[in-house]
Amino acid sequence: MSAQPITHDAPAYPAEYAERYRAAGHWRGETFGGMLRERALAHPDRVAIVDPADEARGKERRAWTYGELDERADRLAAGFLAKGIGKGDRVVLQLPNVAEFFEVVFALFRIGALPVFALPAHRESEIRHFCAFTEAVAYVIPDTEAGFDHRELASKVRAEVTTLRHVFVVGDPGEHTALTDVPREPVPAEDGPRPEDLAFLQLSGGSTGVPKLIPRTHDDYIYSLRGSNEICAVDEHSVYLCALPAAHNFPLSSPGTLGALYAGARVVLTRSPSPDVAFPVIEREGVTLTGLVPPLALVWTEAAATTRYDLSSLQVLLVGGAKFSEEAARRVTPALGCTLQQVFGMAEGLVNYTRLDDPFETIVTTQGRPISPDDEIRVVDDQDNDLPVGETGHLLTRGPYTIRGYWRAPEHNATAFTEDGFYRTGDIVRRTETGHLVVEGRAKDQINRGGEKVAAEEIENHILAHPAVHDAAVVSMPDAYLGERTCAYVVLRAGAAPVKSLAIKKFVRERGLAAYKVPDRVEFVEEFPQTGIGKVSKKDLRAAITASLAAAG
Ligand code: OOB
Repeated sequence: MSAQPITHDAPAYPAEYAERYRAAGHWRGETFGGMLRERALAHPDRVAIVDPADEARGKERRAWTYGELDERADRLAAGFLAKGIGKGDRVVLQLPNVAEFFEVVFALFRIGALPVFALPAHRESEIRHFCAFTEAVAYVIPDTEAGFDHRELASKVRAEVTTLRHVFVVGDPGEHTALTDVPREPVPAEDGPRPEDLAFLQLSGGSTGVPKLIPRTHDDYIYSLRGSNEICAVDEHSVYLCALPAAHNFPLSSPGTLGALYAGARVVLTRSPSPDVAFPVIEREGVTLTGLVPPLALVWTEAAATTRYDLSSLQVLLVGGAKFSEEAARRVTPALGCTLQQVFGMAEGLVNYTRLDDPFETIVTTQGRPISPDDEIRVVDDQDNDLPVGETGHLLTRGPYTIRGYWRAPEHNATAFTEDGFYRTGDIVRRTETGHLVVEGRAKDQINRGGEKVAAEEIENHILAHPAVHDAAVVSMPDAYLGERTCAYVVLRAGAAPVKSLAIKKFVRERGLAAYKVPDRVEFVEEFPQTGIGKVSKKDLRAAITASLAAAG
């Protein structure tokens, strides 16, 4: 274990590093609450958030100015305080891309309560874990979203998790409390968080049984926003379209909605990233940049050829979350008429971007280089020996916005970080002469389903709960659209009646998991191939499914 000081249930940055990052001007002592206040004072009437009209829901377009957002956050903060939600309390937030997302987040930031950023796709299994593990006092949800009633799930979880005192609902509250019924006290919350305090808990893509929580501070996260804005040329004239789920680190901060708000720019939300919904919004709102995962970037590139909407305001398309193939990358600028920026980031910290003025070949063949001159990058072999430029190895990193450990996870931290605080990303990369990184693969036991991360162990545990299952191993299989999909290899118990693959999928789904985690394919085998020391050889399983897919055409 490292000898780092532990604060807020997680290893803090050692004092010498904190001093260095302050001296370098990276950490400037800002907080999210303070930043919104400053922008609101400087330009109260400028539009901060646009939540477009949604005819299907009978919703009109809403545009909140910086002044309005600031006041809403303030009043809601005071209302939350009156409900007994205080500094350091955890609040699980599961909202789609709606204006209230920002009202709630900034209210919590002001108090110093910590949002826990669940994704709209998460279901009972994940939500129960987030609420129980963080001892959350409140859970914020929409009434229904994508045909799913979040209020029912909230009732179940509330009955099980004793710390959970409040469920706040955007929309019809059912048996819970409507967000609009939280008293909007006029008195602002004072005594807010300090810049070095935690601002929120982000979720890790993970490779373990349950997602780990990532503690980010105001200082470190705001630095990543400022750095991202500079690299992506975000200024007060920018219009950022949030097309991916707002709670994810990529659309939140790379440069994302928070980067845009930091710059005094305009954030436009879309409930769906599909071209038929997003393209008219781009035209109407004059969107200048947005971020997409590779499968969506492919869809947009194709749809742009025949669209009747004017996309000429779009200057930059950021693509990341999973490897963007070179061939697809080459098609972006000709099709969409904007500059492509590849982003290779992680919720734990480190974010790499190709630069806007990089040569075209660099933009289409690399995943960018780090934001900060103080991001330390090591590419090492299996024994942690540093490798020369050009060789492929494990990426380790340490820096001014990369965490030093997960929240309440000392055992996991002992292996996920080196003794001197480098994060083991689990990514296999190669460094070029120019310092750009090329992602060549992954050492972590995770499937990257077009940017949505699936931890193999988490799904294996769910499958193992099936009474007929003796053992399970989940691996990736190649997919033309998503890059990878999940394949679950299953060994049935001796003497168990045959089970259909559909039954396994249904079983997993009914355990209450995000739909993207349900295995795409289930294969039954007598036994698993083994490695030299008798472990399940996932490499051989991946090779087997890849070969059988290829043979099937
Ligand atoms: C982003 O964050 P996470 O936490 O969902 O996932 C991080 C992991 C990385 O360790 C890597 O395995 C993979 O996602 N990844 C990429 C990639 N971008 C992320 N792999 C290959 N090429 C890329 N461009 O996914 C995330 C966070 C901030 C900005 C962008 C993405």
